[in-house]
Amino acid sequence: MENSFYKDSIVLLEGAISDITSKLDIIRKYKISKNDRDPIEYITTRVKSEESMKEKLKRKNLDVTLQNALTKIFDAAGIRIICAYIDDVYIVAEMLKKYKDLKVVKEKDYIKNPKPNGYRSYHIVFELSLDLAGEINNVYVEIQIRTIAMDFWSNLEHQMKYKKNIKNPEFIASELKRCADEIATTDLNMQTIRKMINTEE
Ligand code: 0O2
Repeated sequence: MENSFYKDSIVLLEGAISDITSKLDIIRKYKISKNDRDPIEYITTRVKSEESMKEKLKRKNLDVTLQNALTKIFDAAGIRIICAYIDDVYIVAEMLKKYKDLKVVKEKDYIKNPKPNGYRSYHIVFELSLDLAGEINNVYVEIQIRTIAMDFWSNLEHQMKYKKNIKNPEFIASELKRCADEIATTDLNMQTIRKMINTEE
């Protein structure tokens, strides 16, 4: 069915998401076949809503056009990969980057370089070519890879953006920053404990 904003391009966005989720499925099966830990807890996908895309185009001072949404904004198609441990985040990122048909166009490591508000996540934008009825189309997909704890934090922090009239914004922001730092320490401690339990790692 045609989408009112993305029109027929919705097929390309959803196609690109399925291409990468199927690669992720193969990565998980490969790891399990090698008796390694499954590095992924779960995956969510979405095509950015029309409202959110229009808001982002305006925020970036771009004309609100489908062409700009598909070529200037890289997260019309998005995949979020949630891992238990920080080292899994890097394992998944490296394995995805090995696919020759996925071209990295942007990469940001907000785990090594957290944002000032405490946001942590590993972002990669891939460009892939999809053959649709004999025509080759380039599609961007933004992948966000993070731990369960980072995801927990960013979902709560994200709510701040959309809530109007918050009473203590500075206090909430500083509490969120404190939690982000505590989460980062806990993530590292959990990984260390896991390695101590599985001494062969
Ligand atoms: P929404 O509503 O989640 O979709 P840039 O590199 O700055 O030109 P962009 O795309 O803003 O372009 O890059 P970035 O920094 O990689 O951010 C992309 C997405 O990451 C955001 O999309 C958010 O989903 C998420 N993100 C980035 N920073 C934060 C943050 O501080 N807190 C939370 N909760 N999420 C963040 P959107 O479209 O901005 O937002």
